[in-house]
Amino acid sequence: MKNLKRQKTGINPVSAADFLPEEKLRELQFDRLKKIARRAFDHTELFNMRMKKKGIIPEDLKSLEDIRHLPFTMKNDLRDTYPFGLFASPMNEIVRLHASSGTTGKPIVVAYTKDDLAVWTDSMVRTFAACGLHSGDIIQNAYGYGLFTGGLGAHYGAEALGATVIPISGGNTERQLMIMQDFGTTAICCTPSYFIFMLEKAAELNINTRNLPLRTGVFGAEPWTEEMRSHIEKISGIKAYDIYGLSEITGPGVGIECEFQDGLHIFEDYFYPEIIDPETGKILPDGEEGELVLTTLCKQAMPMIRYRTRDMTMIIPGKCKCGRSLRRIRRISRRSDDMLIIRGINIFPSQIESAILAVEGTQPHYQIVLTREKGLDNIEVQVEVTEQIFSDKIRAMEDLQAKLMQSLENVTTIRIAVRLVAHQTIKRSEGKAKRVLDLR
Ligand code: DLL
Repeated sequence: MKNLKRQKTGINPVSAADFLPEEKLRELQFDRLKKIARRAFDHTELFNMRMKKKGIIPEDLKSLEDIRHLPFTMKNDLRDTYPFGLFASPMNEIVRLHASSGTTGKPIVVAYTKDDLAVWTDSMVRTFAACGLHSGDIIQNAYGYGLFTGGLGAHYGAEALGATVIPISGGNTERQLMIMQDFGTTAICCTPSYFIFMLEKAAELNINTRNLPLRTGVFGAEPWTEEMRSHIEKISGIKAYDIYGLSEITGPGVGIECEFQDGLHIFEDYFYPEIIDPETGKILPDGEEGELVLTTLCKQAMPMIRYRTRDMTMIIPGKCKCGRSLRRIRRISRRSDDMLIIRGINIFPSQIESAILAVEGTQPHYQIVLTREKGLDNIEVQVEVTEQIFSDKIRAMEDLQAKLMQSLENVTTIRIAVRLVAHQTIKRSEGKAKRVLDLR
């Protein structure tokens, strides 16, 4: 391991675009908004129809705030126009397609021109730079390659940064760890749940990631909590950054944390953020939680106008200590459509994760199981415990179970059944974790 010291050969690749004076940034956004609204109006039937229905044309946009007059775009619009109905470029200008596998039926399809790929790559370079990465870094990209945007999005960003990419994709965890050691990986990209799995495997194989050159994780594509971050950072000794993105807008690289890890900066020269009340559609002020709505300011192949992400967050008021003028959103803790209603109480999976990890000695492997009995919904949280606790310490098991139930009640206000299960009972994730098992 000695010859694999952490290298610091790269120059700092942080982009000036992150630090534009606010006035300049708003001017740029407005200019781009007018152009993209015109493009969508001229080339996307659905948007054209919706604008006409509202009695407006792109030239009615007199200021950035007028964006509120534009119609929303919803996920169903992509489904209804499957596969290519929202494309605003002819096929011979489209150089890449990606698709996001929905839980049911057909996927949604997204398209990119060469310029769109350049924008995406730029936002990923800025993403990695915000995490302190540069040329000389060895980035192990364990996001899935293929139709999922994670693999190729991170790949081209890492290459353009000048870092060395290991395009390993997800899965084959022992091999991931072998390569991580042998190639001297300094940064890992994958879902937080997959990294947890890697850490577990590493412990089994007596690999201590603290003794490796690994120092940075760029984790996203699924919700995770502050407690999960603490767990990861404590066990692995690396700094864990939250990266946000979605296929409909571009893929990874819509937002990223900087070194202060206090909210995610949105690359808002490319992606214009608004927060709305999901019920009324009204724009909410900074500091209030609502649904994130994004407009792609540069996307040619498939402009998204006021796309309703279903992701719940808020714009954090005030400036970040890093000096970036890019506004920040709070970590996305939930989606407006992943709410569980149990005995009339609204519960989000992320609350359950926080409550579990707040109890000392618990493992970050859990599953929420929903069942229905005599018309009543039941929720059970299964939490894995270490082999040692599970096999011989009934008292310790009971104590832990009681603590977990108390912690869950503190967070959710209702009594939730907790079942402690043996080590390795809960399926490990190599991509996006499936936390809720709905047997109703
Ligand atoms: O997950 C893109 C991506 C790849 C992001 C790699 C980050 C890293 P989709 O498969 O279209 O795209 O899923 C997008 O995943 O609307 C959120 O609900 C969720 N999501 C993505 N990043 C985060 C995050 C990719 N950091 C959907 N925190 C989004 C919470 C996230 N949820």
